[in-house]
Formats: sequence, structure tokens, C-alpha cells
Amino acid sequence: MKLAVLLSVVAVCHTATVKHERRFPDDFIFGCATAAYQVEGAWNEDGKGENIWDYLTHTNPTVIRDQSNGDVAADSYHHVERDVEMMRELGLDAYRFSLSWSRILPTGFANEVNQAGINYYNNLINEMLKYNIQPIVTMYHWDLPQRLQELGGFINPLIADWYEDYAKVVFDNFGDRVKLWITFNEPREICYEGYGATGLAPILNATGVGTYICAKNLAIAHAKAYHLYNNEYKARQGGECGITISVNWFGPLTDSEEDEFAAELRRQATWGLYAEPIFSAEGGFPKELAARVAEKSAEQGFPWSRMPEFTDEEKKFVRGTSDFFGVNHYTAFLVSATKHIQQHAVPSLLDDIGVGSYVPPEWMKSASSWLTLAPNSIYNALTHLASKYNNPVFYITENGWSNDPTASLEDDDRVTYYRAALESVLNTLDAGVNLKGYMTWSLMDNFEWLKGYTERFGLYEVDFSSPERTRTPRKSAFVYKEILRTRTIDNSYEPSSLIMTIDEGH
Ligand code: GBH
Repeated sequence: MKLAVLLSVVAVCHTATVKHERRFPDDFIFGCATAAYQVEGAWNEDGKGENIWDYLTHTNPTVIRDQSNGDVAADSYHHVERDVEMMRELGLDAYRFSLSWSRILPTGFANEVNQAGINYYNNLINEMLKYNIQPIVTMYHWDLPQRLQELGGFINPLIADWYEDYAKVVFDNFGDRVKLWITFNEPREICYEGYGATGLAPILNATGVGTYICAKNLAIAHAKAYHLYNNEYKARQGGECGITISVNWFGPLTDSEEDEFAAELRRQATWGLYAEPIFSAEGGFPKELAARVAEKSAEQGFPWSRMPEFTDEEKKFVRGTSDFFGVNHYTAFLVSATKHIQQHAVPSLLDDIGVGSYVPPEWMKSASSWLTLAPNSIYNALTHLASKYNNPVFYITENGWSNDPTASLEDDDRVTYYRAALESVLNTLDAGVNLKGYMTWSLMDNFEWLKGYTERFGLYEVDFSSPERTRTPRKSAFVYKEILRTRTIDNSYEPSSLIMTIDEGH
């Protein structure tokens, strides 16, 4: 295998003591990311319909840590120029944002298109293009129209048709200028945290059942949008259509066979469930996981496996439906077959796999309980995916670090994280992985879902107490800018002040 050869070459180079300056290729795309509900605000302005996050935060505010919501958020709906100005300050090649389905189709259905919503995204895209900043558009980042949730959301197989109708409106309106489409952001978070647990809206908590049904329906919905684009738009519009999956690294705690299998099961349950139907040659759900869930279901008295199957026709329809593999990567966990095992609800996905997970105390901690700085985890995740799925084109569509709202603008922990992450990106490129771009999460502070405004991910701080939602660059913004400008990582670089300007040509 070509990749295996390249990997061993890299291993040899790493043992050499010669230090050479490593550069990011000139055509490597650097950007930042956000998502509609987390930044836009204007939750009920100009005809926008209600979505599941409006509904959850308004009817059940105590599930949000600070009882806040995204009604105003960073108010990006009213700050197109300032948002694009920040991209210019940083010198970004690209900006990844998401479309709010219910801002475009207030009821969720395509019978009524909200022109004001279309105008907002047109303004944003056109303002970016003026400065050569490429739009990377996520069509769905968790804000399902509430009416569709009432009809079952991703548990109803009709979601695939509703989503295809929405996709058509989106391609028709923006496809002349948008050349990189991401159908869904993080199916695991939609299906597991939203339907199989209580981590995200609609907090359905249908443990052991909701996740698997959602995973299948979402795969079909994704494939319908992909085929629509491929058959009816691609020749004319010339863009690419893919999906973004959250792929944190899960390695074995020890090199025992049991721990290796435990890690593999954990990978299958965490991202294989969403990647395998699309990126594997055979299609369908991951085999060892499917066998385990079928076995557990039988033991538990279910007349069928809680994990649905794809028919041969469905497998064929879904596999190969992504022009690239979008990866959101933050951290890593070590997995054990025997240690650190916790009790979980029966049935549930975590009970199905029954493995333990561990985070070494020496990995630097963020403000988010799930997020530490794990060594070289981008390299571990991407080289694994590349050899598993025949080295597709990859984009890292999110990577980032959280700190406390009261932390200083001198966010040295975030600087440390980004430098380490980008070193790992360089290792990944050296290994021959077909990685084309990297986006930080996030351009600016925003509504961090159930954590409200208590965890901050922005290169720019947002003052949520000011009516203008003033944006101020943190130290990490200057460091990122310098990396983009020089295409290298200089660990000794210190910004001379925290005063931001726009460089010539941006
Ligand atoms: C991404 O999810 C999302 O795409 C983005 O919207 C989000 O803001 C960003 O990362 C940072 O979280 O509340 O402790 O139960 C990454 C996966 C999903 C991990 C939500 C944390 C909640 C854990 N994240 N999950 S917790």
C-alpha cells in the first residue's frame, strides 16, 4: 500500500536529528468555522421559523447550564460586515458557516421560501467573495425546524425526502457561488446526543434505539442530497459535496488484543456507524458493532436487532456519496476492555459496547469536561481513516479549544493547543494523507449548546453583555494569523500588541 510505505518513511525521518522548517503547502486552505444557531441570533426576525433549539431553550431553559439561549447570540444576523472584517484581519482563505433550515423554510417544508433568509446568506456570501474568502457551507448544523421534529425528526424515514427538498432550494439559491457543501455536521452528535442520550436537542433519550434508527435515516438523507447535487447541479455549478463526521481518536489503553478490539468497537460506535455506510467499499453499518448489537438485542428479548439493516439497494445508494471526508477533531481517549468500565442504561449504545475509557491526567485540560490536549491525535485519527478508506480527500472542518469566560485575552492555553494541533497536521501531510484544509472552531465565541455561554471557543472574544456584541481578538487570533501568513509554525512568535489590522491584499 502506498500509504503504508509513506508512513514508514515518515517514521524514519522523525528519528533523524536534522531539524528542517516544515511548511504548509500554498494551496492548503486555512479557515475558521461557526454554526447558524450558535452565532446568528435574530431567532424570530424577518419570517424565520422555530427550530428545535429555539423550542428547547424556551420551553426547558434549565437544561442549559446558564439558562441562556441563542435568541441574540453573537448577533451575526446583523453583523455581516464585521464578521467578514475579522476573516480579513486573520487572512482566511475560507469561512465555514451553516444555513438555518427554518430561516430559509420556516415550516421546514419547501412550499414556502423565506426571501429575507435567502437575502441574509446572499449578503454574507457576496461580502466574503469580495475579499476572495471561500464559503464552505454546512447545510445542517443541528437546528431542525420544530414542525419536522413534531413529525419525528430523524426517526421518521421521510426526513430524507424533506431534506432533499431543502437541499434543492439551497443549491438553487447559493450553488452558483458555493463550491464546497457539507450536508450534515456530526451525525454522531445529532443521533447519539440528540436521540440516544440527553446531550443535545431534542434530548430524546431513546437509549439503545434512537441512535441507530437516526443513523440509518440520516445516511439516506445525506445520500439523497448528494445524488441530487451530483446528478442535477455538479456539471453546471462545479462544486463538491461531502459530510462532516466527528472523529476523535480512540486508541487502546495497552497493546493487548482485548484493548485493541475494545478500541475498535468504540471507534465503530462513535464514528464508524456514520462513516462506514458512506466511505467503506461494502457499505452498511460496521460489522463487529452490528453483530454485538444483534446479540445484545436478542439477549434482551427484542424480536429484532435494535440496529436496523440497510438493504442491498440502500447500501449501493449510500456508499461512495461523498467527494471528501470532513473531520471535526478535538481530542482523544484511551480505551480498555477491562478497566474504567462504567454502568450504563440497558439497552444503550454504551452498554452495547461495554468498554472503558481513560484520559491521562497529564493531558492539558480545557474548560470543557470532554476536551484535553492529546498528543498527535490529528495524525492518529487521519492516518487511521486514510488507510481504512483508501485515502480520500480530507478537510479538518473543526478543531479548537475552550476556556473560561473570565480568562484573559492572552489565551496561552489555546495558543499551545493550536500549535500542537497544527504540528500534528504537518505530520499528517508528511504521511501522505490527502488533507486539503483546516478550520478552527471557532472564529468567535458563541452559544455552546447545553453549556450556554460558559465555555468559550473563539479566536475572537464576544462581549455578550454589550448590545453591539463587540468582538475583540485574543492572542490566539494573532498567532493563527502569523501561521497563515508565513505558512509555518514559529513557537517563539509573540504578537507585539493585541491591536489588529488588515494586511494588504485582504
Ligand atoms: C462540535 O461538537 C460542534 O460541531 C460545535 O457546534 C461545537 O460548538 C463544538 O464542537 C464545541 O463543542 O455537554 O459535556 O455533555 C463537538 C462535539 C458535542 C462535544 C457536544 C461535547 C457535549 C458534551 N461536542 N458535546 S457535554
